[in-house]
Amino acid sequence: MAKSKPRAPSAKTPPPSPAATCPAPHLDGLVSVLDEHGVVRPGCDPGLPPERLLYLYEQMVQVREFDRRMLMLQRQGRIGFYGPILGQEAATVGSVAAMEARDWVFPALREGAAAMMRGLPLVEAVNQLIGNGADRCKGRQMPCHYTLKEGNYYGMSSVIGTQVSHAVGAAMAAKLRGDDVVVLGFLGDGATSANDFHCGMNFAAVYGSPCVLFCQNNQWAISVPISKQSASETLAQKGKAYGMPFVRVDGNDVLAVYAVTKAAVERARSGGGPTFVEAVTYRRLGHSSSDDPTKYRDDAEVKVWEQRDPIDRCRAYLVGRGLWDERREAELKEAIALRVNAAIAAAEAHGPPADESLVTDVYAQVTPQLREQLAEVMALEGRRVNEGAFPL
Ligand SMILES: Cc1ncc(C[n+]2csc(CCOP(=O)(O)OP(=O)(O)O)c2C)c(N)n1
Ligand SMILES: [Mg+2]
Repeated sequence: MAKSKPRAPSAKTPPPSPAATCPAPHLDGLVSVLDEHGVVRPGCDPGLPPERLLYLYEQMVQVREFDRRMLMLQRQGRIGFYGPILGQEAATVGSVAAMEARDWVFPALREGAAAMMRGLPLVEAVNQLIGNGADRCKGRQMPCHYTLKEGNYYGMSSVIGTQVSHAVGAAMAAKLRGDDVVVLGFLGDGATSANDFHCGMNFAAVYGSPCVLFCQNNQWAISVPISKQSASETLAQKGKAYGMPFVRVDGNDVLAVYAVTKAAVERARSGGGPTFVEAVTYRRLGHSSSDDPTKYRDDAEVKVWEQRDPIDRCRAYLVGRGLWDERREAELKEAIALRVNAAIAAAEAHGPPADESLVTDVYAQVTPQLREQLAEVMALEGRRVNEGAFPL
């Protein structure tokens, strides 16, 4: 049997190709719109109006600041866990911006920005991270597992790869019902090794599920580099194997991400079925606040990707177009800092969820056994069950 050619280790991953390629389906070459200096490649401008461009930029800056502050809260012991997205802002913001409000988003691990773009107030995001009494998940979910039903943002499943099945299935349900809905399903590079990825991709292509499967290839799955994850030359080409359009995009180029996702969404909406997108990006911090990436990767690799920062590139573009300057930057930073501070203060003012919520939402009526167990647990701390707190 022919031995597959090993791929270069992640530390040596070559920089995104500088070749200019405008968005089109079936592309294995890297699609990019902005060059490394934030200049639009000739003929590639997606033609977004200024207010939309500024929206994309502001969303990226906001989620970066939110990320920075939440990691600090975690280090101070004010939240238990956090999964940072530093360096991946463009991939989420650009792709979600290409969806209509009626469409659905099925996030994976690093798409908190999508929840906010879909209308999750910052205070609710912090409530979820703390798991306090105002958290709509009642403190039952791990931090970063936001959910926003009214924003068509599905609560993330921690189980890697299942987001693909969920997104494909939801899109299929919409198709069968005749709803004009497209689903954007996220996954990581690591998820391409999971069973659900293969089942979901196959099902989506065979039945023409109206979805966009968006893989954030951030080069790492905790400590496993992409070179150990897949022997395929690109992840994008896995779309070809399943018989669906696929595209490989510079994930740090918000305009390119927007353009390829928009094209994929339009294809799905017009009955053209699913598209597989590989967004090439990089996870600049640890997998989560529990991880120390210095134990398994070379800092030189991180430094290379710092130079490809998605926000710097977008800012250079906006400045070049006369849409941005230092004064506006300072004003935006100040406004975001105030917003995040207010969200933290409001969230920290809430107490923990009521003890009684431990036993609700499982049965229509709390069973005698659960009441007994709850009373026993609460008695350990000298508290008594508030019978009015749940339906009996
Ligand atoms: C089925 C399953 N196996 C293992 C894990 C543990 N786990 C959590 S995140 C993760 C890596 C995910 O990597 P990737 O898909 O590249 O996403 P990223 O964290 O890079 O965004 C693993 C293995 C899990 N949650 N689910
Ligand atoms: Mg990854």
